[in-house]
Amino acid sequence: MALPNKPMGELKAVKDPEVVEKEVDILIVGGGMAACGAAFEAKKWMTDKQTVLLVDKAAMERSGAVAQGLSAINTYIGTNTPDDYVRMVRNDLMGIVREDLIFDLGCHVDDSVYLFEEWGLPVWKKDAKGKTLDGKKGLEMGSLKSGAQPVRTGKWQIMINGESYKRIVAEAAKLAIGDENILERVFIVELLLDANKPNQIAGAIGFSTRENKVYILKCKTMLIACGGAVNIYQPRSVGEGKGRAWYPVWNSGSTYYLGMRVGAELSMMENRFTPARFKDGYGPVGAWFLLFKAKTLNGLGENYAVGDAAKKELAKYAPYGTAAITPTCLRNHLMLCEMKEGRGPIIMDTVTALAELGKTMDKKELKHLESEAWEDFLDMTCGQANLWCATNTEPEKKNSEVMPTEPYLLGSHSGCCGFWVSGPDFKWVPDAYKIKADNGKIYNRMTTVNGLFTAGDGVGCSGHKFSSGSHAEGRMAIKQMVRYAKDHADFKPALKPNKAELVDIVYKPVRTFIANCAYTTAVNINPNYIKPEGMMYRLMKATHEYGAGTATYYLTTSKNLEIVMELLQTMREDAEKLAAGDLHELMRCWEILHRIWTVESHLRHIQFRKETRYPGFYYQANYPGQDDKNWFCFVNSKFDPKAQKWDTFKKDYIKIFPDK
Ligand code: SFD
Ligand code: AMP
Repeated sequence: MALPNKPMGELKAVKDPEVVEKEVDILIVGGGMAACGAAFEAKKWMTDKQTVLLVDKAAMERSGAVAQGLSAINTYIGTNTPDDYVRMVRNDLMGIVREDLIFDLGCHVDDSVYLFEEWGLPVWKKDAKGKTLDGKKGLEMGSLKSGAQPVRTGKWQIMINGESYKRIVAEAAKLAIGDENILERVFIVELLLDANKPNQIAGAIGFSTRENKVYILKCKTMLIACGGAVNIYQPRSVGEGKGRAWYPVWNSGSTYYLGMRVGAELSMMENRFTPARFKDGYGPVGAWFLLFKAKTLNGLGENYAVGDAAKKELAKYAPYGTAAITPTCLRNHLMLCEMKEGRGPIIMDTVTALAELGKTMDKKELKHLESEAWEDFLDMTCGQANLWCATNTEPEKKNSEVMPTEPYLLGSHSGCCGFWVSGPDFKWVPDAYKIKADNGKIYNRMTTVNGLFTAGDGVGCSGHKFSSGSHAEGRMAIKQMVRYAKDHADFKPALKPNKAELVDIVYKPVRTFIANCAYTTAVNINPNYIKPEGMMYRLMKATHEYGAGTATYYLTTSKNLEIVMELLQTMREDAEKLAAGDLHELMRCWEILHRIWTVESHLRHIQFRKETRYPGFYYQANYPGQDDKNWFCFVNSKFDPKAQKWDTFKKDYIKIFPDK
């Protein structure tokens, strides 16, 4: 149930919070696209006796990446085929992907898009003459499911009027699962393994950000779908603008932290996404490239992405660089080459693009085109539209700068870090891609921890799911979780630490604060503790300078990696002294810890993979270029919670779908 907004000011944390204990069969952690998909689907497969609970750190109506809405659905298969979808994702991610997971998703994703439309999401359509009908007019052509043609921007993307996208999706999820089975504004801090059964998930602990309450939750099976990791690097936005980032600032790597801490195997954590975005407002570029057919120019006014120099550079990365669609990282790479060689800044030529499109339009149509340009941002990144207003930018009259942003970690957009999960139990799926549970059965999307599943940004090696794919993947995962819970009906989860010990873990920063805050007059400065804000600056400075952040044009060296790993180790030790005076700060403490661990695993993977697989996303000076002979494989890692040790290792890539 949603709790009301806060009264004035933050809610002071107390030393001894109330404790709420709950036990369910199925626990969904997160309330974003994947979790909403899971919630929507759950009851269809559950028996009357089975129980489910969803826990979101925020309010589902506006939580996660789709909080501000979106203006496109980037994965809609339509008349394409799932095997072609595999080829597209494989090419964009430089060859190393889990083709079983991608194909499987491609077979189901459209069903989620049909549902969105049925629930009220306006999808743009083409009329009989090929003209665009947006908003409610799109419905005149019927629904996608009934065969109406969407407005394709690229081969995979379709346009929507999506300001209320998340509200629509959350409403359906809430209705399906029931308000009584939802906890909003509850932040999960750690997962717990079973006290008796090794490598079996048994529960989670968290706290309310609105009340002094700790939650101890037990379950037979769990989905972690807390999105990607944002604000792990110094963002380009500073000062009063620092709240801006492209991906959701609220998602702090909890998915990766929670899973890795109980020993779930991670895969491809070296992969990151540093998207090119409209400078300072972080407006996405897809609609400008694909729908408005705009070109990016260098500072000399040249279209640097075409021509011999670009071709020569891209040829170094064949077959990906020479494919019909240049992979996202290489598009960035070309941009970075221009900037580094003194031909910046990079400009999105909105003026020419709109003028070209307007050539065949009457006045009314032209006005509509201009409003579409604004709506693209108003529907998805309204700060970018604000910035246009603040800088007197009318896109038909004034071009905008584009810039590669700080790095993000995610598995659902144009990146592929996350967990190593089981593929579906089909004959064509290699055994090496199936994870056997304790009972010998295969559960699609289960991690290497029994009963622990993930979806969306959590599933590694298979990007380009986007909002629709994440929703579909949540639905796919929950069906298997229900099956897992049925197959383990006799399992009674048991937690090793007692109630007091668990509360002590969750409220440790509060207790540190209360015990020490009287020692100094300035509450944020104290020799006995560190506030999360201070820790955030430490983390960002370290990753920015040494971990291939924007400070070095995403370049790192072996020595820099050694230094940053040492800094992160110290940060983890110092995090023991994090202090929180109020509930908001308690959340900040846990978020920063989740970020530290997540970015550490990212850099550990980069350190292990001795090549530069994703030029444009990051570069290793000691290992420039790709080394297919030694590194055409997955890099996986596992944190052993008992031994408190990391193991990083290679895993074979298996090609399932031949090139065309
Ligand atoms: O323009 C805890 N995305 C786009 N997808 C598209 O389909 N089309 C687009 O147009 C896309 N673009 C885009 C996108 C995202 C953003 C921010 C912008 C533009 C500006 C990507 C999708 O949105 C993304 O792929 C999915 O949303 C991923 O789904 P999922 O479920 O993996 O993550 P989530 O939706 O962010 O949800 C996370 C949830 O976890 C909660 N949470 N709950 C409890 N305890 C904790 N510790 C928690 N930590 C987090 C969150 O509150 C949230 O509910 S474009 O750029 O291409
Ligand atoms: P973005 O707005 O950059 O997140 O991109 C949205 C969608 O458009 C994603 O599916 C991208 O892969 C795709 N896209 C963005 N820019 C281009 C481009 N220049 N060429 C091809 N596809 C693109």
